[in-house]
Amino acid sequence: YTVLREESSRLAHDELAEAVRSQLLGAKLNERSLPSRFFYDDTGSALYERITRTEDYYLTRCEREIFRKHGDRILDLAAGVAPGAFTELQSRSKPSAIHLIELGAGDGHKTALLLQRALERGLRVTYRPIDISERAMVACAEHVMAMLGDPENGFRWAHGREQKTQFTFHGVVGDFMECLQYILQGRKGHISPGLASGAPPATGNGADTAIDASIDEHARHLVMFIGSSIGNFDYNSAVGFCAGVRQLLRPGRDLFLIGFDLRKSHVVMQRAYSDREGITAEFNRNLLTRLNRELGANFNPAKFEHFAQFNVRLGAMESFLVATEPMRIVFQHLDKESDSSAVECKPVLELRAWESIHTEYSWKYTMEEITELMRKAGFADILASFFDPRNWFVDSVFR
Ligand code: AVI
Repeated sequence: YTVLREESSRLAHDELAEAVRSQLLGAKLNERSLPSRFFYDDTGSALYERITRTEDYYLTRCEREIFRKHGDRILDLAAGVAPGAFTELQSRSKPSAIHLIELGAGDGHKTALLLQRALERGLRVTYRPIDISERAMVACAEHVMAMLGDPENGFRWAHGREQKTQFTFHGVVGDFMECLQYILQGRKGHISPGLASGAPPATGNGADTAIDASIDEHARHLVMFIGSSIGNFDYNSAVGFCAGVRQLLRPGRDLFLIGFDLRKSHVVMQRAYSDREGITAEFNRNLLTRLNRELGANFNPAKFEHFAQFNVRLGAMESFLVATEPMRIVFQHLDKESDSSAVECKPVLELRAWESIHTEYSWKYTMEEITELMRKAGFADILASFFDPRNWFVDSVFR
């Protein structure tokens, strides 16, 4: 396997500084916020993976059920053999390969269910996960490899008669859109040499590596954005994001599978975002630890309460960090370019007791809202939708 880094990931630090300036320091009382995308430093990504294994966070379990129950149909779509939809392709040849690209793969444990099933069916599989966290990507590579079998063995799978199938993993670390553009449109020159590699050994220099990860232009690709990650975007950004993905897909060929968390009992949703093991609280507070490390702030995360509630008017879960006492926070590494290094000249955030910082939206959708959102993004009607037995979650496929 290979793991590459897309260079735009280095901009994350400047974006964090800008968000702190505009949304934290520059905001009025009770309107302070930070974008949830900054949760995902290496520690945050690891904490999120732990959340997904808690009893209370139902989303991951639901999607695993979907992949277990409907995995074969999803693979049929990816391979172009869905009855009716791809008759032309189907009649030409029996597809033998699938190509999956995953935006925000985390440790890949849900997708590994699909990969495993594909290999059992004797399909050749290319898996291209994209993630902002380098550590998560390496964990993903190791996890997926461990789940699929022994790479030294060349991924031998018994399929009817003894048959050899091949599995390729090309992870890319960086911004979703930049990486997707790189993969689907072969944008070159922005990828640094492999960060990590397993069997087969990585070859040569950066240029070779970039060629390694480029795609088979004629193959259909299934781009996956699962886990309700779209729920963390506000409505307009969600439309913009899906429209951006759509522009990169090759018309009539590539598919987009996207996971939405559906509207359900408020009790169930509320508990998922305030899990009884306290991992979501730790995940939320880690944002402050990140500000301390990257911007030289002096937050004491233990002095903040994690609070999550369902906003009925918006249709979204919202998370907050609530200051339990008055605080004076100094950002030592913000405005570094300023001439003076005196503490007095550094940006200061004065928080009152019980003042809150908004840290996350997790939108919950209805099927009507999903259709409307995707139409606005330029996608025609849903090609297929897959639900868990309780209809709590849906993975919908668009072309
Ligand atoms: C990544 N994302 C879909 C998660 C969610 O459910 O909004 C992040 C999360 N926040 C709290 N728990 C999990």
